[in-house]
Amino acid sequence: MSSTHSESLFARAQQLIPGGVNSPVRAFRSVGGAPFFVKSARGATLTTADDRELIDFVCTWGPAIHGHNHPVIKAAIAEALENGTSFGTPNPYEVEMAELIVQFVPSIQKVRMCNSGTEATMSAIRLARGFTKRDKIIKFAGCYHGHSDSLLIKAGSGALTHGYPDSAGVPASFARETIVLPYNDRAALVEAFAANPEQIAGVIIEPYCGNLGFIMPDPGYLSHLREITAQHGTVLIFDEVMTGFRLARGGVQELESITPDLTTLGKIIGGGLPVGAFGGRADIMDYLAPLGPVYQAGTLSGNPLAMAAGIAALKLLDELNPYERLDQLGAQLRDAVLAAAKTKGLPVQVPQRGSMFSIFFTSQPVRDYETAIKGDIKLFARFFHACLERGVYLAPSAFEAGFLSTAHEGAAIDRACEVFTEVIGEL
Ligand code: KE4
Repeated sequence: MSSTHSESLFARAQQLIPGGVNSPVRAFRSVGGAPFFVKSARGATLTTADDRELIDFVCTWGPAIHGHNHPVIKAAIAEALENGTSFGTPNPYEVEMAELIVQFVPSIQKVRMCNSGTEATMSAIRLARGFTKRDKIIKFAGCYHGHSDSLLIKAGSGALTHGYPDSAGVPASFARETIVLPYNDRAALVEAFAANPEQIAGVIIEPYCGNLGFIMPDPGYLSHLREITAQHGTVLIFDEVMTGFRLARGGVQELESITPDLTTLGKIIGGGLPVGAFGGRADIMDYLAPLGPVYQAGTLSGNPLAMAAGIAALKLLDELNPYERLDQLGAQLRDAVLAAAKTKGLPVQVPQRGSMFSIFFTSQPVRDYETAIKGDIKLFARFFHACLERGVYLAPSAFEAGFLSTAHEGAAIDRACEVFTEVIGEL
């Protein structure tokens, strides 16, 4: 076995990198088996270290909305690279990126660049606390906002009790400041605010959830959330790290006509390079150093390469306006799975909007954490591996969203529909 093949690479990686991966989900622990290594990617296709070609529905967890290694983005990075990789000073790309973000997302009056979605949400939470001078925050069971301590919290025994650490290393004292509520539950929101008057600094939510699988809110839920946070002087943070620029030019807040106070961004705005951003109301953003008392910083924040890649990705979205077509492709996938499951008599839910979808093997609609975990994850693992054997790569977890790109148009989407139909027929 050549040392460059996945199996030997994984063996070497496990000697030096915990679990052999630099991010846990990549280890295939929830679907079983060993991960493959990828040596190149182009369009909708990944080429593994074993020279297998796979149709990719992970799209590097969201950034690759134009497909992998898009020539326009590649050229933008190459051009920026001619002038160096990082200056540690303000650079022209940062200004152009800020102008594009503000133009795409009207609720964002000012924006700060950082280096990951985790940094974006961690900073937005600190900003909400600094601005309101309150300590408590609300998040929702099953929503993931990166791995900062205040957000690695799971629900307490009752929806109103304080949270518990969802990871070792998170102090209980931190968890006590985070209230975890069920997604899509208006009554729980009302009770939480009534039980913590004038104490809730911010509410952070994935307006469409992409980390429980893909789940959309009940009609009216987000506007209720907007009303109750405004009523209590609480900062409403839309975590659109995944959905921003993916589901619409202006994200879910455009689809739902909701104006959050802050928005967190990432993934697509880096064009595949490390990036995060958070922005919103100027009166809140001006609390940030060096203007205000809330500290936040980053060596590589706004670095020219990531900015150049992200600017190219955003301009390409403006030029192509691919959203309606991506929704049609997503619906094509959804309908193929639903039809095959109906023929088989297999209960399945396939929530889909635009270029995001999920496949839950369960008979009841999935609307929150409790209904999501009722899905048959063993069956999902069998489905995942059967698709992979046929050259179609889904996210290696029943609780992740699937992503499409403009490069999936044509052969990739048609082949995927064939594979999904074939595999479901054999489950
Ligand atoms: P990063 O720190 O991974 O750049 O972003 C954290 C984050 C924040 N908010 C939302 C809504 C997110 O989806 C994410 C990260 N998404 C995961 C996918 N479930 C990244 C994949 C991984 O952890 O390896």
